[in-house]
Amino acid sequence: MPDIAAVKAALAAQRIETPSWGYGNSGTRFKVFAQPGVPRTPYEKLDDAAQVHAFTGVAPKVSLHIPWDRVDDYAALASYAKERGLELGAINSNTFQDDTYRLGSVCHPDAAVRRRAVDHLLGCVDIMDATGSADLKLWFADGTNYPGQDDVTARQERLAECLAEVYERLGEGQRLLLEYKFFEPAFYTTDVPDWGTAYAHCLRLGPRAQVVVDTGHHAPGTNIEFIVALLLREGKLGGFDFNSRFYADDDLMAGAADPFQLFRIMHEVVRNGGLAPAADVAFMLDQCHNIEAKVPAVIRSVANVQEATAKALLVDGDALAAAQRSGDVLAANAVLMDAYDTDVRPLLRALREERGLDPDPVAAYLRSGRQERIAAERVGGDQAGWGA
Ligand code: AOS
Ligand code: ZN
Ligand code: ZN
Repeated sequence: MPDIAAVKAALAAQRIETPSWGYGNSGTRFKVFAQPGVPRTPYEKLDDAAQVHAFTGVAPKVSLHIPWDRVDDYAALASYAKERGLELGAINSNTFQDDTYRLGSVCHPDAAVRRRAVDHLLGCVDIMDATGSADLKLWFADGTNYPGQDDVTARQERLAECLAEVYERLGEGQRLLLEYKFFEPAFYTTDVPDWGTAYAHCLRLGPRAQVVVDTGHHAPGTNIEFIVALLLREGKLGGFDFNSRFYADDDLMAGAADPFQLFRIMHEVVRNGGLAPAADVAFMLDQCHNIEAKVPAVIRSVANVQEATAKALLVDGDALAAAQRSGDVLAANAVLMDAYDTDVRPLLRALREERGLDPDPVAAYLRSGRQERIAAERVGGDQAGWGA
């Protein structure tokens, strides 16, 4: 049986990165519902993230998005984060919101547009230098809508060339994380549609290029945990964008739609050494809270990832291996289900209390009265930028 002290130590050591855009107003193409008290500046987004960290103890990193989080002085933003016990995490680029990018960015047929996109990505690396961020996270909206619209292979060539230039620019300790998504906004071909395409580009680039698995970016029925196991085996899993999906890229709270899938993913992470600091897997959230209160929703999501991780850590590895060796299908499956069916909330409550935290972080945040305070103080809150 797993040692509970070791399980708790692993849970206390796990770091879950929250996205700056999760704190801003967001919505769908139909409506953005403004909420009282949302941040007006990147600084206020960090104030919210600091609350999530204060109540959970495991969320010290914040992903930024450029240009949604544009400031004059990124070093000052990093110092502001540090003063609040935070670090700036992945820098997310944006090559999808300008009119210029109608036919794509790094895959665009016009070299001038590709140049503009690459310059933006290089600018993101400059920002990483200033903030001390280690990860450049790239997601490209590039693709085509109609058969024949562009040459699929030529687009791959352009992508490879642009990525190579950015990769060359990376500094010591920095890496490039390439995210894939099977469709949207392009509806016929997407230039980085799946893990295989992302993996092939990362392999060519070199060891500092790795793949990001956004849990909302797969066709229904895709076995995401298999992809996770394979990428870990190849040393190419850079991180996750956790969120839930019922239909497509819903960006709902991680663990809400399918907690069993999140457990299966975390089981492969644990089983394949992905929790170890040396594996350097970034456990990021990529979510938008369109109708629910944002800070409590981020806290809940962090707790959901912790619950899935706890269950995965509780899998009896010896019993599982023995059942697998002897070909006992039912017993092997039962070992996994026993862990999944364990109520890990008491364990997490105990862990939080041991670390001087409130056992129920959502309730504690709501009780703190902060939500009412920021609703009164912050007038004219910012929109996240886009219904990511
Ligand atoms: C887009 O669908 C992707 O999930 C991106 O990871 C992300 O939402 C965006 O880069 C936010 O900055
Ligand atoms: Zn994502
Ligand atoms: Zn997405």
